[in-house]
Amino acid sequence: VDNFSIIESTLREGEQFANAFFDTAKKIEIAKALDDFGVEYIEITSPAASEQSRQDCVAIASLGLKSKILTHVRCHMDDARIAVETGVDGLDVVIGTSSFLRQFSHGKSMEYITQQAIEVVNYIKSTGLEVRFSSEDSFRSDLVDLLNIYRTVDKLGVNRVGIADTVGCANPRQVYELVRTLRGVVSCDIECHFHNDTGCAIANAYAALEAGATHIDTSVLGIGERNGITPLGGLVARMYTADRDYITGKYKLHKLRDLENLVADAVDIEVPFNNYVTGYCAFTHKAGIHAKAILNNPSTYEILKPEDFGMTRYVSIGHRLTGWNAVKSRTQQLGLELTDDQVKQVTAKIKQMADIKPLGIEAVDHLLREFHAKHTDNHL
Ligand code: HCA
Ligand code: CU
Repeated sequence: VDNFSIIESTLREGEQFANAFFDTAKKIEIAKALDDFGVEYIEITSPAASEQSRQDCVAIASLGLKSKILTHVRCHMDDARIAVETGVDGLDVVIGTSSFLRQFSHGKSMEYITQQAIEVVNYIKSTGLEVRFSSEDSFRSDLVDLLNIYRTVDKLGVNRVGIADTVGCANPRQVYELVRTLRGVVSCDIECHFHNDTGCAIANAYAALEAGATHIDTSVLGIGERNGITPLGGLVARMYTADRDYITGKYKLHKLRDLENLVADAVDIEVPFNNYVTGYCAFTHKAGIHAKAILNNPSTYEILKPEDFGMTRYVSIGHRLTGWNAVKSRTQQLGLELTDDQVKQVTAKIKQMADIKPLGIEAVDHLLREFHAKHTDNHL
């Protein structure tokens, strides 16, 4: 699990998000931010999609970023020919293999798909570019068909084969089994792409890596078709818990929030309240019992260290679940000297008031200062 690459698809899958429209300048800004964050690959929309998409592809490929630039095309010679001219480092080719897609989408047989894959892969290889071959809707495809086509393209020398849970139907156990099986069949790298329709996109990515996958597709905030795919921030959080040094060494985690805000603004959404790492309450501790332990040792109730992500912890005290240890810590932050008995008294006051309505931090601070002043006066 501690050796994998991210294929960041905000500029491809993310463009399929309902609200997404990125002009050239915005695409470049996002590509630079992703590069700065440290993702290994940036995947961008097919140059065959539109003339502007083609020009943007050329523009991003010529930026000279550290991240490798991939474009994503149908497994078709027309698209492959356009894509190899754009200056990208590699092509991610994809074709639907499930019976749904074969019947209701492109209508092609497995024999036809295999011939097409051989032609396109050989062509891309002949240009010296990186090539990945992926089957759309892998989890509803026939296993024998799938393994046959992956084995064929592996023999042709593809860099990676890809598994895609296009409809978000897979669960972690199924992912583990399929990737494990595939790992025994091909010698090339294995890339995985998970949609999040049933909330498994991060868990599935983790299961895939455990089973031997090497590359995971993500997008910032998970944006994509329908409700999207594995979110970059969530994947990074998951992997951080598995190997903190590897992840903090590889990615600039403190840039995650800016990157998410950039994309959220670009597609006109708010960062969700419960977002991994950057949600507004991701490091807020509330219950008095939690607050006390957190103040003694943050790891008691924190699996992610906020400072590793450029975030700060917040202990909420203006509510009826509060406790005197947390209140004491706040009085110390404010430089107010009170005895433990006095802190307990003022805590009781906070609870009494908060039973009617929670207090904001300003109101709590005001109360603490007033209480302190009164007690200091008494002593004079
Ligand atoms: C789609 C295609 C895709 C492709 C994934 C891949 C999917 O937009 O439907 O290239 O591996 O989810 O199958 O995003
Ligand atoms: Cu997808």
